[in-house]
Amino acid sequence: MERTRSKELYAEALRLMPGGVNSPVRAFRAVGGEPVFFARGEGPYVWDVDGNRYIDFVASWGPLILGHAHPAVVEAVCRAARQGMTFGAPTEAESTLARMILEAFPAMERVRFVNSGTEAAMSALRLARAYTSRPKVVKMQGGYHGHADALLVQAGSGVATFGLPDSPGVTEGMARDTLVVPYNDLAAVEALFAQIGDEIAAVIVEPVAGNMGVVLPQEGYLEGLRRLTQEHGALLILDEVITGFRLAYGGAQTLWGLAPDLTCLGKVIGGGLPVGAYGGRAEVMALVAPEGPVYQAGTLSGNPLAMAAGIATLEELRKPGAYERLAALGRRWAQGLAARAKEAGIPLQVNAIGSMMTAFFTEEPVRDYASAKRSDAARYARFFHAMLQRGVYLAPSQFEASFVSLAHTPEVVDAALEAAGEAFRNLAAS
Ligand code: KE4
Repeated sequence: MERTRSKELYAEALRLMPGGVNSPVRAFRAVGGEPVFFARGEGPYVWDVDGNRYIDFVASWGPLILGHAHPAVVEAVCRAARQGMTFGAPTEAESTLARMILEAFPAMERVRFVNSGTEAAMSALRLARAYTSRPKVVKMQGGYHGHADALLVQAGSGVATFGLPDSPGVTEGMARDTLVVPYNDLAAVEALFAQIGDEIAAVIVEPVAGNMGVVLPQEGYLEGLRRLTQEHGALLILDEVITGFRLAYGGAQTLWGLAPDLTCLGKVIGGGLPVGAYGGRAEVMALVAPEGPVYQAGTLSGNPLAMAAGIATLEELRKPGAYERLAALGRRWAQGLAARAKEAGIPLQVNAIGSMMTAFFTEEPVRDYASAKRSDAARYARFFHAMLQRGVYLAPSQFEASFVSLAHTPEVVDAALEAAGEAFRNLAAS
């Protein structure tokens, strides 16, 4: 597969933007080689600037649950654009999408739109600290909630010691109030609350982890976090930026029957345009400006085009059978990969739920960040490139989720599985 034009464009991009990209994971650093530049997407397919076609399992990191350029979404955005791009003033579309979200998420009584998942998580933390008048927040090792300073923090030495900056530019002062514990380790959270529970404003967690690769919550884990936060007067924030409207119309919280105090959303609710949201109990959200004193603002928050894309997307998702189809396609893809790896004698752990999954190149079950990191990322990189050459675009990192969409069909998934069978056999032979 020739990618001459991609190479030219990448050389030019490197002279203009750091790493030639506008988000690090796109640069292929985790898998080697140079990023592919895309020109067009339609349904389950993307075409690069050299005209090569790929079956897409990245879905722009989750938003494109309907596939690329869904006609209803494109038409809604064009219709909105013809009425004006943005007003910086209230529009009916914001209330329409807000109502759809509140109807889908019973634990959300009020919602505020922002422009990214980062803004949603950052604002939810500020709100939780204000509501509880407490300084500390707890996040999971391997959990990703965007790039706000307070969330670019890694585990300190002991369980209750303050976090350490996970990026230059994040000061110890910014990191000190963030505590980091392993995902799926309820005892570690229990110990934290026992030691400093009256200082903890919130626990923020991806109900199904997607940013260390897909890792599912163990039995009772999420319910345990809900109990612990309730007992100690802390808020439970579910970061459903990936899982919201992805795993179910009401997100992971409806699958587990959870009522968090706050929920963060993004990706799917923007239908491919920049949207984030945070919302929850009315008495908590009442603190958000201008109703309350907690400041948060945004020039393009709730902009009409993004609202139109989100509304059109959710209208498709609430049609009967949408999530059953997504789950059936997800099972076909996950089970097919596992079977072909087994046939080729390649150790693979496939963590999958609904339409999201990660295939870890490891013998051991992947239940947290430490076990995920023991995967053979170099082997994943070889698999990634073998699939790319065969016209299948996977996440360019072992530690990311891959997605099927409503535009994928069993035949499209089977074509990708055919490529995977060859790729696994080549891996086994090399
Ligand atoms: P954004 O600021 O990228 O819209 O959202 C941040 C965010 C928050 N919460 C969760 C659970 C997320 O997965 C994300 C962003 N996810 C990554 C992919 N793992 C976005 C891809 C990228 O960084 O380019």
